Amino acid sequence: MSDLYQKLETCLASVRKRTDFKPEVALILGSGLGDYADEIQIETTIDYTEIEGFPTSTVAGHKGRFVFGYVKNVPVVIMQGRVHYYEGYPMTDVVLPTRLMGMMGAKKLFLTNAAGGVNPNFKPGDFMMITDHITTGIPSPLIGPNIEELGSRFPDMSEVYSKRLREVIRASAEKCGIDLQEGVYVQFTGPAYETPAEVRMAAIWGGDAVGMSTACEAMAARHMGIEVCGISCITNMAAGISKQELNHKEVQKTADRVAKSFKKLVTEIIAGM
Ligand code: 6GU
Repeated sequence: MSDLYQKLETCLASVRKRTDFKPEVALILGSGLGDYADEIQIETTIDYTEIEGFPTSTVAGHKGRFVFGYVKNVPVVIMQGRVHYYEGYPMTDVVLPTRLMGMMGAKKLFLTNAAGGVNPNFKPGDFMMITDHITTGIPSPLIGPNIEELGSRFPDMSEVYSKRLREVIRASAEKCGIDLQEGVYVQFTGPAYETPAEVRMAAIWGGDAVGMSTACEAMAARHMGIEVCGISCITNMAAGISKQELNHKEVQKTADRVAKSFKKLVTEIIAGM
């Protein structure tokens, strides 16, 4: 057994000492969107610090805990706060929580994030359903000895964001009366926001939004055969698209502004997954 799989087994044992909860859906909450977890029917919570070997987040506004509970009778595990590559963790640690949720039993992964808008048709406060992704600067989370227990050496990535779940998201947005954008998410390393030239590059590549998470977790989940979907909250326009300077406060502010419709949409989607 690989060291990495051993570490995952240790984390799983740590979780299992606390709860035998079997989630169907795993939900990762993005920057500023963490409050969602406080409003579900909570069964139990586990702080990341309580899990042996687990990476813990260092960013203000990112809580660090798993919330286990029910969203309209669907058993879910929610990451209230994720770890980012820019915090200095090896990429295998960044995706460890995702793999762990898969090992807890989650068959579907719902990724959310705050992102910068690249597509000029977007505006701050929009929701973008992720149709595909591009990574730049980050190493693949699958680099290293393949974890045979989880998946194959050369996993297919031709449909990272499930066609079926994309239909569920579209139908849910319509039902909630929420306008939905769609597009390609480009994961940069951060922590600096992109330069205008990098944002133009992302646009030329076919990107619609830029961020610092998500694609790596989606890849790790697909490796395990988990069905994946995702939504970006466009909290601001990316550098050069907007004349405004970018700051984390603005990201939080927009996320707060749309929190109510975000909650409604996410609940509807999970119920339909
Ligand atoms: Cl403009 N860039 C990145 N990388 N992440 C973001 C963002 C921009 N806005 C919110 N998150």
